[in-house]
Amino acid sequence: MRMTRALALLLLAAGASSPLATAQAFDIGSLQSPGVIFAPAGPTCTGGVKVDDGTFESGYFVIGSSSQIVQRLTPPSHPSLLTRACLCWISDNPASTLLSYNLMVYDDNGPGGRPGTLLGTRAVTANGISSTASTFFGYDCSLLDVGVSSGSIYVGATWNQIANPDFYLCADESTSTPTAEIFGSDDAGAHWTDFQDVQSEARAMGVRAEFFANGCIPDDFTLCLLNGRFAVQATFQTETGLPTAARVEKLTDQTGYLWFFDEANVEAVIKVIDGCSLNNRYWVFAGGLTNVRTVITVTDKQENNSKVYINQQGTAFKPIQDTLAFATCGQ
Ligand SMILES: [Ca+2]
Repeated sequence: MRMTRALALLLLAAGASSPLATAQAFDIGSLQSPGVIFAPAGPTCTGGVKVDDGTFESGYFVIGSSSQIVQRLTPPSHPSLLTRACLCWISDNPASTLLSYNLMVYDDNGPGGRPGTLLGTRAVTANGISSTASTFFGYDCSLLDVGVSSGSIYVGATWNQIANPDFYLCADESTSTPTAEIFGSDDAGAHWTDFQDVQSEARAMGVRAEFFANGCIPDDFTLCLLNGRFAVQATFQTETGLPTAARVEKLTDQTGYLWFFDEANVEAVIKVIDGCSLNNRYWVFAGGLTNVRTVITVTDKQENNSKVYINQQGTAFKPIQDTLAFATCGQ
């Protein structure tokens, strides 16, 4: 196979003066090899949201130690939970196959719908980047706890391009592809520049996401487990008090804990386990460190089934080991 490259360098000038500034004085370099099409391989977020046409004619980076490119993605319904992100990479050096970078997720609440609040980030690696094919790498996003109640989010990457000059985020330049909303930054997101202002060939990036529709939307009182399928909420009540919503903290995608009075003071740990392969049930386990009245509600958001577990006032919290909790496997 002929080694193929169609990579464009994109330089974003440092220090854009305002978030609404349009094109700065950009230098655009390119390594064009016309007619090359990169067909994607790897975990491609099948069934998720994509705005590319599935073939990548080019690749981009923003020059700098904080090269950042994000793309707007809209879940098909609201509310939705971001469960997975898939990013496509190309290398122009066969010896360069491993890139460590940060997966970035922003709200679309910036000026004019630009990237705004940082919703979540995690350090990830792409291991096995090819110089002859575009390759997607998929990442679990359930621990980012990004719920989308309306509108869109921006998903993308930040990486040290100076230290990793051989890597490019896949770009779709097919003129038949609708122009996606792509923004770049070279100052860690302090200023954003519209890609189309500096790289008119840009149509879409190889950035996709999967969402769990109508799933659990996390907040201070709602623990979302198993990719947003299960919601855990609880109330507590002291002998003299009123029922009060318990605060939740997530530990893993199947485990979290409750606190009532002080965030350093854990009151109960709860987990939902996928036991479908063992007894065709989802399981609910909990252990408490309290004797106040506690009402825990676990809801299968997909099937809209709830189970309620009650610890009575003045009673030591008894372990919950409900291996028959939800007979909703395979649904
Ligand atoms: Ca294309």
